[in-house]
Order: sequence, then structure tokens, then C-alpha cells
Amino acid sequence: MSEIKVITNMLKVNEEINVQNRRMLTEKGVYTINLMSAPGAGKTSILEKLISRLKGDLRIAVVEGDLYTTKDAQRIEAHGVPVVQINTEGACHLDASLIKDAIDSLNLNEIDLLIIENIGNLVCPAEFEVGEDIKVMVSSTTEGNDKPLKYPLMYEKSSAIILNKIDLTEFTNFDKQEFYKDVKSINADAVVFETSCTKDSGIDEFCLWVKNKIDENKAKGC
Ligand SMILES: Nc1nc2c(ncn2[C@@H]2O[C@H](COP(=O)(O)OP(=O)(O)OP(=O)(O)O)[C@@H](O)[C@H]2O)c(=O)[nH]1
Ligand SMILES: [Mg+2]
Repeated sequence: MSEIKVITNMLKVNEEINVQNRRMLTEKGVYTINLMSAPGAGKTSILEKLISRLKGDLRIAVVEGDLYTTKDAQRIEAHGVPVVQINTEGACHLDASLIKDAIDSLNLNEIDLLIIENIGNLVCPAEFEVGEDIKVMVSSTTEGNDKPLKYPLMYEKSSAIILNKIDLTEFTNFDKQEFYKDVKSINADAVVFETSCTKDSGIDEFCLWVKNKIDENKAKGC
């Protein structure tokens, strides 16, 4: 009984800080994406590609979630954009209070687009809102096409689903038709982008979609 109370309380506290983060980011005109996936699906690779393409038009900053290392933050830093590292020391997701600390250390007046790379995990990150405008997830062909039905929450909550490592499809038994059918049954509104970071394909389409989302948001006065 007491355990149930603790979990309920944790989610309530997270929700309160999520709302505060969201308000702060909106006030400062920062569009925020929570980028999620299983370990190794390609979040950092896609971020690197996106930054190279959009950093001339948008002031981008990144929050890097990682269990123990700064490896991804170093990759992002090499692209010349501000990056804050959060090491969760074993925790499997980022929560709103960790993101609050990260955004407190950034100059939000100088950011148009904030991307939060969540911890590689297909379950927990989808359960915690951290102040983002939208969630985007990366799925990859090497993970198998059964993942949407096995881990539906992340697919359900994502505005866009990037199907990455398309270049490896022929070496796997990934069934694209099944994947699209299952994604549609969980989230008919999600936009799906097929990308390959090694072949540099599909990234322009995703970047254009992100830019349009930011423009739409500005037009709504958010
Ligand atoms: N063949 C192929 N390899 C890719 C592609 N995208 C990423 N990779 C490789 O997949 C591995 C993992 O990529 P990352 O970008 O580090 O993945 P991640 O999701 O950020 O990983 P974590 O942060 O550890 O969860 C790296 O060796 C990448 O070079 C792709 O489109 N095709
Ligand atoms: Mg990464």
C-alpha cells in the first residue's frame, strides 16, 4: 500500500515540475523535443545530422542523458552547440527535475530549439513528461518489426517516428509492411521518416518537418 503511494507521489511531483519547465521554455520561445529510443537505435547520429543541417537557421542546444558517460555530449559538442550532460548513474530515464536543473544552466534567451536525448530505453522515458513540446522516437530496422506492439507507449506518445538504419534492412528480417500496420494501429497520427545516417538519406525530410513544427508553433503564438 505504501509503495503505491510513493509511486503516485513521484508521478505527481514529476507532473508539477513538467508544467513549470514547459511554462518556462514556452515563455522563452524555446521549442523542445524529447528524443527517445532503445539503446543504439541512432539518436545521437540523427542529432548530429540535424545539427549540421539546421544550426545555420536555428540556435540549437542539447541535453544529453546518459547513465554514466559523456561520450554522446562530446560528439554533440564537436558540432559547436551548447550541450548539458546529465548522468543518471543507473536510472533508466530522465525526469522533469533533472531537466529543470539542465535548463537552469542554459541561457534560454539564446535557444530556438532544445533537443533532449533521453536514456536508451524503450519503456520508462515515455512515462515521464519533462517539459517538452513533442516526443520523437527512433526505431531501427535491426531491432525487429515487432517493437511497436511490444512497447506501444513510446510509439503512441511520439509525434514522429524515425525508422533508422534503413541501409541495413536487407540484412535483417525486418518486415516494413507489418511495422507500418502496427504503428498505424497504435498511433495513426504519427509521421514516419525512413532514414539512414550512414547513407545520409531521409534526414532532410525530418529536418524540414522539425522546422515546420517550430514555425507552426510560432504562428500559434506559443
Ligand atoms: N548502418 C547504420 N548504422 C547506424 C545508423 N545510425 C546509427 N548507426 C550506428 O549505430 C550505432 C549507435 O548509434 P548512436 O547514434 O550512438 O545511437 P544512440 O541511440 O544515440 O545510442 P545510445 O545513446 O547509446 O542509446 C553507432 O555505431 C552508429 O554509427 C544508420 O542509419 N545505419
Ligand atoms: Mg546516444
